[in-house]
Amino acid sequence: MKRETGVVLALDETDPEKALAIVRDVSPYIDAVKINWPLVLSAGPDMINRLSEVTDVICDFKVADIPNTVRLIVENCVSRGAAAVIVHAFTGDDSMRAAVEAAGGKAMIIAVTEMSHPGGKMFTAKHAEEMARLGVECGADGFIAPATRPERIAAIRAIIGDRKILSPGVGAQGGSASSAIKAGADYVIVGRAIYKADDPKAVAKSIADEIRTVI
Ligand code: 3DU
Repeated sequence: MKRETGVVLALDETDPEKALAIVRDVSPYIDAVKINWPLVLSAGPDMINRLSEVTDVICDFKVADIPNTVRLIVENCVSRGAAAVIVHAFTGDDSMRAAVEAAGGKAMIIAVTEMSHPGGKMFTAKHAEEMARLGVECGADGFIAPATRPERIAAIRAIIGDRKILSPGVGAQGGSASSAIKAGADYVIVGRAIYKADDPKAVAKSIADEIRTVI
């Protein structure tokens, strides 16, 4: 996945044509688009193929299952052209290894550590460092850490070396792009602040500009 602007668009817009139009509009200012269940459930999995023709696609299915099911999901995403798949780490070493093996080096496997919303503190925060260490052992290429708590990004960075950190929670959830990048994130993930804006391209550009001032 390229690293030019540091911005990943979380495309939770559920109207397929609007979603594609937004991606085309903001594409000069994003490194990738992250899609989640809202868009895939309304538009179908072909959306992975379609978007992959425009930019790198991260499938944020937060896969959390037994190794065989994890393998089937990751293989499907990879066959559709996904550049990365997000999986939960709490499922343990066998499921994590199944994800990495299924990706076969063709897509990144990104493991969730601590989630960015307030409820993320209840369970995920308490085990975030353990999950990061497990991800490293199992060969994960990157990690999700919260832009809403930049100090937690720094804690994950200290464990994972030069593997990638992607940080959601910028904008609508209250986190700041520059604080996340300064704390050690490689990319920020931004959804509503961009796709719900009157001028998504201008917002994406301003976040890319903000990131450029701190790197
Ligand atoms: O809050 P936003 O609209 O910027 O969207 C954030 C996206 O990132 C959304 O797709 C959500 O499912 C995802 N995400 C988190 O917000 C927090 C996490 O810990 C993991 C993923």
